[in-house]
Amino acid sequence: MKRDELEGASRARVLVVDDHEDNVELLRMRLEAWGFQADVEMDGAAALAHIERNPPDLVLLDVMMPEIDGIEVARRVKANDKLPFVPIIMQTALDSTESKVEGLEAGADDYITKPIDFAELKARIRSMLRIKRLQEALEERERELLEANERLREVSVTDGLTGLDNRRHLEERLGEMFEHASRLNEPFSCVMCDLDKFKSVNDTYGHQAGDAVLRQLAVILKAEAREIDRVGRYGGEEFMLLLPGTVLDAAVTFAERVRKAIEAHTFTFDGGAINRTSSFGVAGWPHPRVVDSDSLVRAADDALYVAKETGRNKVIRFDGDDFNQHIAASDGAHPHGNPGAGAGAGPG
Ligand code: GH3
Ligand code: MG
Ligand code: MG
Repeated sequence: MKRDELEGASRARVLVVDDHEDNVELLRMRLEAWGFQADVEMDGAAALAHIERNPPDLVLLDVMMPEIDGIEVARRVKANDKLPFVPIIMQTALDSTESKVEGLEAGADDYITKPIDFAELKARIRSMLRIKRLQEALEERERELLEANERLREVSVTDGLTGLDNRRHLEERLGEMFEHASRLNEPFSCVMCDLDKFKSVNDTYGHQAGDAVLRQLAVILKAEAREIDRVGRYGGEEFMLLLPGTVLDAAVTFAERVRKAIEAHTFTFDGGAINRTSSFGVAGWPHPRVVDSDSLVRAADDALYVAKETGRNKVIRFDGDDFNQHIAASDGAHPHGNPGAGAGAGPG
């Protein structure tokens, strides 16, 4: 056997379970001579308690014991999913095929027949400990993989600057939420929010200051939204809020509250402090021209566009009076080429 294997094996703790004192002593002496740490229990119940309290690296388990026998001990150890992998070597009578089969079926990993051939026992213990080490390495790899996957998932759905949902994730959630709302016939609203004259923050104070403003804006939006709302960064300084169970009126009231909160906030950054206003577009379902999640977003975006066009620092409701007056006055001139969401049935 290679040196490192011997060293690994020599630190292993082996629990001997046997109801005969002579066997126990013999085994303990051998195991210790081979460099293992040997613990001893003399009945099934004590063995189970020991294994649960302090799982050994291997159990050398006698089959024939009064009350809880070795078969039952093996069964309970293997059924306990709180325990790590505890290899069990059964000690069976030479002529008892039945107990070998029963032991293996109960979960024993190997067996050795009595009277014990010690060279064989040593080889079987080492083989089992090798398997245990492999098993542990595998479990460790699995844990690492799960953690890495979890981190990857986090990163893939999160906007790096603000920690909010990123656009891809927002759009995924939007699809699900719209589907859910229309299936249950529950109202659903979408709010688009865009900082006014944000470019001048970058131009005057630098990109770092701009980033700080966006991070603080994200905190405000998160604080104003409910737990069940989705808040995400849709683009550069454009944010989207998805409000399940919320009718258009309530969404407009909400947006107005957020607008005031932003207006009242003084954004601070290294080298200065500024105030900024923001513009909002709000759309809701059900609405005759909101037929799917795409048209809902387009409607909110169109309303935001009107908020910008008509002076900023305001909330515009899709298909509201202000919205329709502006669309009519501007003769349908519009970022989406057609006024309002939906298939061309808009005013103007
Ligand atoms: P408006 O009132 O019409 O919205 O004007 P605005 O200046 O806010 O909008 P505009 O679209 O002209 O400019 C947006 C700016 O946002 C330009 C871009 O450099 C900046 N921006 C986008 N993403 C980031 C970012 O992650 N960090 C910083 N610091 N700036 C960003
Ligand atoms: Mg802007
Ligand atoms: Mg913008």
